[in-house]
Amino acid sequence: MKSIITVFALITIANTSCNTGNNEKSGGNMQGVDTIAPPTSRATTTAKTSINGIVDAYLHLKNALASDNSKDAATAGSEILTAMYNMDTTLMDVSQRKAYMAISDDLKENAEHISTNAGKIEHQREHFGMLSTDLYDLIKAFGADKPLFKDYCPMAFDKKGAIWINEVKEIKNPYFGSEMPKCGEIKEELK
Ligand SMILES: [Cu+2]
Repeated sequence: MKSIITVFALITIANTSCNTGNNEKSGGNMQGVDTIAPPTSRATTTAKTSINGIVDAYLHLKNALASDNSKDAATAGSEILTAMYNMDTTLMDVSQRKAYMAISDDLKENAEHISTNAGKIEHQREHFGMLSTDLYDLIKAFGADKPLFKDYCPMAFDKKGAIWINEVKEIKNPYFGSEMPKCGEIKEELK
């Protein structure tokens, strides 16, 4: 278990543009994840843990960036952190817990950077790119209570390309905002 956490901590350092390397604070958040669920609550086929709070905060963030509103994006970043604190990890099944553990440090790190960088929208967008990949993995493991789409922009980050999660079919690009609002396409429908 420890080695898995370490590996993801290292990946987080490698992926995050301005990571200070301080993983102590995010490490504390993992304690609840390690709790062994009692036999009665495991192996349920319907997910008892909802990621809806995180998804809704993410969509707020995505729409703020699409509207070039850096301050609102910072607020949404804080909402993602709040939603993470409110996650009930004890009701997750084995595969959900694994998926959550794999991304939670990274998700938290990116949400923190977005929340503390109001006024630096390009910096927020860099973290949003990484955060979108985390959220995609989370939706794959937990499902969502509404139809969602994986959109893709080939122009983002000097044409490296990047995805985002969308609640509507209409493309409103969060990486470019008003500069290039229609750039991108639906790649996948998430159910
Ligand atoms: Cu940053």
